Amino acid sequence: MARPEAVNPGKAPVVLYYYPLSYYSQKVRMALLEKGIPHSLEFIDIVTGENYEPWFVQINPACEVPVLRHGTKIVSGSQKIVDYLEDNFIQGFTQLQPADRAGLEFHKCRYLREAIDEVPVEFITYGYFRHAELLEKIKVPDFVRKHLGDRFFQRQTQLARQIQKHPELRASYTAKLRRVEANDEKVDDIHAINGALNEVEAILDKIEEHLRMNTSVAARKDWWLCSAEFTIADISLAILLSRLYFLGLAQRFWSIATRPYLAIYYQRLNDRASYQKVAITHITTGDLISLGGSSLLLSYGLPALGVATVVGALTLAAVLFLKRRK
Ligand SMILES: N[C@@H](CCC(=O)N[C@@H](CS)C(=O)NCC(=O)O)C(=O)O
Repeated sequence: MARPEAVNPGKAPVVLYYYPLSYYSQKVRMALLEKGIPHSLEFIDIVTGENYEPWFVQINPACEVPVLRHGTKIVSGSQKIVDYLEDNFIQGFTQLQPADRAGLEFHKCRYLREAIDEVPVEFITYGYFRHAELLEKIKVPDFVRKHLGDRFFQRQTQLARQIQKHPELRASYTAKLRRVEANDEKVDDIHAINGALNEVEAILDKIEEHLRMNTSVAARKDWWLCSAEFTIADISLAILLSRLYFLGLAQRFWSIATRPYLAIYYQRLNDRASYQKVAITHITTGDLISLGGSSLLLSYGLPALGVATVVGALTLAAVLFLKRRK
């Protein structure tokens, strides 16, 4: 199949509409960094429903991040965006697929990326935020967890409100609402979440086997998943592993005792600059607070600070009062 013509690569500005904790946004960000494409980032607060604002729905009727704007061209859907970047940013940019398109490695890379991308990560994440016993495993402070958990399940209300306010966009909102309803109903069933985690087991078994096979050939000892170079399949795997870690599932899925090749791969990944920049594993509490912005501070941070201040002031007053009485 012929490669599409390059469209003005590098000249028109590249803008990524994204949310930093979004799984799919992270993949695209990692691809932009790995390819060395200069770009700017536009933060879309999906927690407060900014992705349901009419201007955003006009650029992506699916009402989701990530969206890429390259000059006048708009591309949405993480796989499509990564492919677009790969097909259009060629000369002077790092290639994220083995060069020989007829070769085995190229096909292995496409196949593994496809398989990893099929893991129902959004569903698993929502499932974790839905069930208290799973929620407490998520590696963020309590108040951030609660904030995100509360907001994640307000999507139906937010969408219903938008349908009233902007009837001209009803078709997009309704389609999104149906998907959200189906998701929210399904995540109530903890067995369905366990089923999805079994799918993760199966894909990681496959990955472990590929990594093991690589190390059995001397010349491939330093390979990533399907070649000596880091590819789009590695990006998908990297972001999947970081999400599993975030959900408190790292120990279940990899260790030197259970999946040693994957455990070593994960260690290597942590040294990679693009991974450190985008992976959820490297997001700090400070980042999370600023992500939540004013809504997070107002809901949790400030009252907590307020209570602490009042308690502190009262204690001080009591101590001074008692001292005076002595
Ligand atoms: N298939 C899409 C999925 C995008 C997606 O689900 N994005 C989520 C964030 S990870 C989103 O925008 N959620 C906001 C919402 O559902 O309101 C892709 O690959 O980009």
